[in-house]
Amino acid sequence: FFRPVADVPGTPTSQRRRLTKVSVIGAGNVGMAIAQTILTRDMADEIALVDALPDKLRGEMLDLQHAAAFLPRVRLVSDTDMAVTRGSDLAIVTAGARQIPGETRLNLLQRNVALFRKIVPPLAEHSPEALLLIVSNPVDVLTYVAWKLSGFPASRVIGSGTNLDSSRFRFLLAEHLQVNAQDVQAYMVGEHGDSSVAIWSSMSVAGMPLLKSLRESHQSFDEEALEGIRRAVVGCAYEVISLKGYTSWAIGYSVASLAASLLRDQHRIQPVSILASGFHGIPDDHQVFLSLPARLGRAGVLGVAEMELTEEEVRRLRRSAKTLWENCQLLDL
Ligand code: 6V0
Repeated sequence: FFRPVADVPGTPTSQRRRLTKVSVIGAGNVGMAIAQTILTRDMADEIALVDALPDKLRGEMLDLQHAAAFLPRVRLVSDTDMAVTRGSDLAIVTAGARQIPGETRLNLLQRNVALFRKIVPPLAEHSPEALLLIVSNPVDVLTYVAWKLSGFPASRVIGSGTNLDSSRFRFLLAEHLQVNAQDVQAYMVGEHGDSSVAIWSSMSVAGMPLLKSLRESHQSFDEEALEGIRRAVVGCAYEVISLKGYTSWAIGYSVASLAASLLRDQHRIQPVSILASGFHGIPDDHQVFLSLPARLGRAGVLGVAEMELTEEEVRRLRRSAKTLWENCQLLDL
């Protein structure tokens, strides 16, 4: 098709850029929202999709491939065999039984642990240097399961955790204050879901401590109002699930933003599920994964921000850690 140009040397091997490969395990609503966001943000040279349902998987791959004329050039591959993930830089696991309306995330646990036994060991074998990013629920316990089953160092096993909860938190505060959510600094930490902890003491807007300003301007931000907002953040997921059956877009953007921080070595601080033993009085021998603001880069978790928490926040965080650790201990790993 093209005539070769004889006197132009090819790129020397030493100058060739290493291609970036991302695998998404589970091509359901969440997996596909993540894949398409990563695709449109031009973060990967190759995306591998894996699912247990071959027809659905091929359909999803073709549907994305047909958008090639409008997107960055990305090689899209798919297979039910985990070998297609070989050489991944980042492997994102979303495969799992979906949360049924009203079902707590912890109820999903046993079903998903059995699934992880089939997925994580081959994934680790095919990509021994990869970063693992776990999204399937209950995400904190399953991140612990993935850590155990992969044999990877904890710095390379990360759960999407409360990155999404924090985005919902910032959205609700931003709506209340009529500002842009990107100008609201606010974290939810601990367990993703029901026992997540809102860190009221560190909330700020444009660098101004929010709680102090609200109290000084006599706005009704008492303990009850604050707990109401926290409950609204937790309730968000249940509301979306009861309305449309699942959540997908927000988790898609949330995980794509984590993927960018990791693959592009951005050193951003985002609340994700990490091995939290020893932080905020969580006992060293409780190998529990829960969300704390972590500095993320190409090597995975580079550090954890030592936030100053109130006594009440620490108490809630430890309670979250205790529940999660009790769940982890029920598992035979
Ligand atoms: P879904 O649409 O049912 O997709 C799950 C996919 O996994 C399906 O396509 C299955 O075929 C596939 N699957 C099942 N077994 C295997 C296997 N052995 N190998 C490969 N693929 C397999 O569910 P949805 O996409 O809505 O949710 C996926 C998971 O994400 C669930 O556990 C959710 O609870 C969880 N979420 C986590 C969030 C978070 O913030 N961490 C947010 C939203 C959903």
